Amino acid sequence: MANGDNREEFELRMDGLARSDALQTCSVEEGEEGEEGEATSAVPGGKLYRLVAVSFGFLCILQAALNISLRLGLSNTEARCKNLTEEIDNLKRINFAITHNMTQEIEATRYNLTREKDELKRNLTDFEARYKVLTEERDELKRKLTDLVNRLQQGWVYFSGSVYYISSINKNWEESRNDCLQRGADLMIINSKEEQDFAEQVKDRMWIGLTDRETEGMWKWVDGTPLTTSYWASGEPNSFESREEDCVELKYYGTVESWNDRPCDEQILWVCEKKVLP
Ligand code: MAN
Ligand code: CA
Repeated sequence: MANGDNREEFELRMDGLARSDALQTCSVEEGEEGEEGEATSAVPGGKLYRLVAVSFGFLCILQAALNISLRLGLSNTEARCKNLTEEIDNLKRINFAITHNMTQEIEATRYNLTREKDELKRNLTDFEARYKVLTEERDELKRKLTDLVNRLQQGWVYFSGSVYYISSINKNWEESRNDCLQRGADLMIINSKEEQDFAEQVKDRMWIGLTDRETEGMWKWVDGTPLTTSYWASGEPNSFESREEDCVELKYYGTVESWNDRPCDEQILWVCEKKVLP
């Protein structure tokens, strides 16, 4: 608006000047020709007015130029400001996206780590339990090995997972069995042809862990299992023909059919057996 006011003022002044020029022309036209200089000097403020008018015009142009340049500068600044705002918004969006992604990644990592930790804990617990079992098994094997070595040193004989002890004195069946129990064993139980072959090599007569003392005719091993495969000598068992014979001895050697039932109170050697392998 200041610009418009200036222009109005400028136009008014120009009009004034034009009018004074016209008056001057008129006065010159009224005078003699060639006396223009004299006519001008006749109005001493004329040149000054013109100078002022031109200066004013120039100032107006300057003002307009300044205004234009300021406006241009302003719009430029506004554009830059807009760009910066957009850039800030963009950075904000990127920041949000990165933060969001990182949060998700951290959450996922935390979840995975927790699961891994739990699994490791379970593995550790399993490992500890297995370690405990293995340690116990190792200790048990150590004890068994020591026991086996001791028995072998005391004259026990190893055969097919068991060790056997043959007494050097005579006892009845009951006392023989008690002796075996005290040695951590029991009277011999024959479960296979191989074991029978092993037993029949002994030349002495010996008690084994077979009896029908509980029920006549029902032969049972000392571990409670019933007799399935037997190696009775010819004519045995004959308990019914003579006096009661409820205990079994290995009577003959070098022959598979070597068993004989005989009275339990008779005193002979005996053979103990201890399993050392499952
Ligand atoms: C003979 C046989 C056997 C019996 C004994 C008892 O050798 O009759 O069956 O067991 O005598 O001493
Ligand atoms: Ca007999």
